[in-house]
Amino acid sequence: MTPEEEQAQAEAQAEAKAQQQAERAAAKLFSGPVEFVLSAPQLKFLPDPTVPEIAFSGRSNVGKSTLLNALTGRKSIARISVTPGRTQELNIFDVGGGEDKPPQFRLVDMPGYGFAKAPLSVVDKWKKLVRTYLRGRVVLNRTLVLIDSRHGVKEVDREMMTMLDEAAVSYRVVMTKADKIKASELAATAAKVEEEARKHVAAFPHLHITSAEKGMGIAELRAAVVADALG
Ligand SMILES: Nc1nc2c(ncn2[C@@H]2O[C@H](COP(=O)(O)OP(=O)(O)O)[C@@H](O)[C@H]2O)c(=O)[nH]1
Ligand SMILES: [Mg+2]
Repeated sequence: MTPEEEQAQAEAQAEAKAQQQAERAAAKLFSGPVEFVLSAPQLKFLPDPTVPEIAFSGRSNVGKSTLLNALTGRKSIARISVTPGRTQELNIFDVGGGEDKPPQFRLVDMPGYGFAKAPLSVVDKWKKLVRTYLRGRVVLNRTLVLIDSRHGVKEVDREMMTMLDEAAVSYRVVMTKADKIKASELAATAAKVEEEARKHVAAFPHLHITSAEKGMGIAELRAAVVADALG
C-alpha cells in the first residue's frame, strides 16, 4: 500500500467507527423516554417552540407510522393507521427528558397527503396547516420526506418537496418498504429518486433506503435524526 492508500484506509476506518458510535448513542437515546404529547389540529395547539423538532412527511400509507415506531424502537407509539388519510393533525412526540426535565427534541408526525377522493376543502386545510408550520416554526431543524420504494416520486411528493424548498426547510429523502421489491428494481427507483432530489434546493443529496420490516437503514437514519436535532 502507498502512504496515500494507508491514510485513506485509516480515514475510512475512523469514519466507520464514528458512525458506529453515533448509531449506538442514538439507539441509547431512543431507548429512553419517548412520549406521545398531543395531536394538534391547528398550530395554536402546538407546544411552545423551546426544543428542536424533526418532522416526518409523506403520502398516506407510505409507512410513516411504521418508520416512527422502528426509529423509536416501540411497537405502536405512532398508531399504524388502518384508514389512510383520516388523520389531519400534527402528532407530537417528546424524545429524552422525563419527570422534570424538558425533552431533548421532538418528532412531529405530519398529516399524510395524496389520499384519494379527499374533498378540496380538506386538501386546502392540509396545505394551509403544513405550509404555515413549515414557514413559521423556528425550532424545525429538519424534515424527512418518505417515498414508497414501489412507487418512487409521485406528483404529490414533488409538490411537498417544492413546498419545503420554498419554506427553506432542508429535508432528507427516505425510501420506505425496500423489502417489497427486488434489489434490481430498488436500485433503479433509487437512482430516479436521487435524480429528483438533485433538482430540489433544500433536499439532501444522500438518499436513505429503509425497510422497517427488515430493520434496513434504520440505525443509520436514527443517528442522522439525532444529529439533525442535536448536532
Ligand atoms: N413490507 C413492509 N410493509 C411496510 C413497511 N412499512 C410500512 N409497511 C406497511 O404499509 C402499510 C402502511 O403503513 P403505515 O405506517 O400505517 O403508513 P402511514 O399511513 O404512512 O402512517 C401498513 O400495512 C404497514 O404494515 C415496510 O418497511 N415493509
Ligand atoms: Mg400513519
